[in-house]
Amino acid sequence: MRSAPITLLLSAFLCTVGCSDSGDGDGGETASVGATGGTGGGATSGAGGATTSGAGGGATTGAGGGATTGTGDTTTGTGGATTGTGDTTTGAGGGTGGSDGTGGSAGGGSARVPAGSASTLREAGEKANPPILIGAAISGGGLNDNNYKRVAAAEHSYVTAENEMKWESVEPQAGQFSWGAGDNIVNWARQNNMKVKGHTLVWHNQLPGWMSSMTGKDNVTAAMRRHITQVMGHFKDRIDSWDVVNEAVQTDSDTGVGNPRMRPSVFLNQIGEGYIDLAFQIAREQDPKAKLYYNDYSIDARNAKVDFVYNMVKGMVERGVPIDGVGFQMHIGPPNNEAGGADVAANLKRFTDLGLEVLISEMDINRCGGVVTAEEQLAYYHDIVEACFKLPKCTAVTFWGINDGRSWLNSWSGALCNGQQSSQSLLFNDQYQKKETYNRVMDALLGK
Ligand code: 9MR
Repeated sequence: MRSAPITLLLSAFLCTVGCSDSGDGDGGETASVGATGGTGGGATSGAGGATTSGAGGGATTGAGGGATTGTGDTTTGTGGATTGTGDTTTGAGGGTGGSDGTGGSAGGGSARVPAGSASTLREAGEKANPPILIGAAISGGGLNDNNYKRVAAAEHSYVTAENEMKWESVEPQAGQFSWGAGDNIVNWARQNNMKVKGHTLVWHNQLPGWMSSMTGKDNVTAAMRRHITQVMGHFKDRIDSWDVVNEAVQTDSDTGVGNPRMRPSVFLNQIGEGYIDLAFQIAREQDPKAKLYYNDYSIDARNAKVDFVYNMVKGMVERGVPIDGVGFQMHIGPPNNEAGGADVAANLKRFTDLGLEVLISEMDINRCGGVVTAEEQLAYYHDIVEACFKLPKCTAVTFWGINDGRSWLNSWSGALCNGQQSSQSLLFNDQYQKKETYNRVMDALLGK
């Protein structure tokens, strides 16, 4: 298994706040040091692990493993040794260390068991235990193409509208809603027995001018409340998960490097940082059962941006803000970050240690500019999907599109495709044939 990128961007090394895993008690990652007694264990305590025997994960003391129970985790990690009982509630990592130092990489309770075989990605996800959703960004234009529809429905169980539920699409004029494009996608998804994630309620981008130029805290708060309430209300019982807030953090570079901070927007500027908590609270009032997510890019592995997001989300959990999970967009390569499987695994796990669900929410791997080679792309697809699959609390892998020719990257400034080259970023070519990237994803879903 390939675990680290050859072409590591600087961002991978920049670790400012909260980067250390020892403070998180992140069991799996510290496994290799377990030979001297194990250092992993609890999700929040960073304690646990046997201290004398080198068996880690509570072999002699019973102290390794779960955050609050102090028990090891025999199922997901080998470090739990004989005394561990697992801790499914906290999602804490298993014991670490032990004689082979391989403990607890999955964390979050029992490991996910792969299907024995599957003929589609969707089937591999559905037959896994627990199941994992396999998603795709779907565009209204794509649904005019029979081949696109056929592949999309056969291979996926989860849909995100690529643009059709964004603010400018659903509320182009103040208080006047337009549901047609979003309804088309939801209706098609339901006909094909697919779940839908709503994308996205509060975002600085693709906002109509009347909204982005609004002034006054009370005005913006009222507009945000109306938007969340109306949009979630319209799709209620047809959409059960939402990207409530999208991309609220920025850095000096889109790779997540340098000076992480809250991103200026009409919401931040007029309401203040509290707009994020408020958006989640309004969403929860509107739908007590929906899964509510924070979603962002270039937070996939290790850099200043994800440490900032980690602390932001941790604060939300501690304040009792109703957030259910975090979406890691996983746009790999220009203009975004590059992330190896091992770093992604460790990063996802520290968020599940907060008790949250995690999702890969917009995955693609851009080859334009030669920054990511063909070989690296295959390894990343396998290892990153594997990282999610191995974490039971990683509940979905969504790819940002179906076929290369329709990828947003082909024409996006900064993606180095210059509107001429294909980004070759997805799992299907323009004839909707499976690429080798597809095979590597399938392998990861089948535990190979
Ligand atoms: O794929 C989307 C593209 O068609 C739009 O032009 C673009 C506009 O901002 O948004 C793209 O989708 C973005 C998603 O909504 C949020 N994360 C980043 C995605 C790629 O830019």
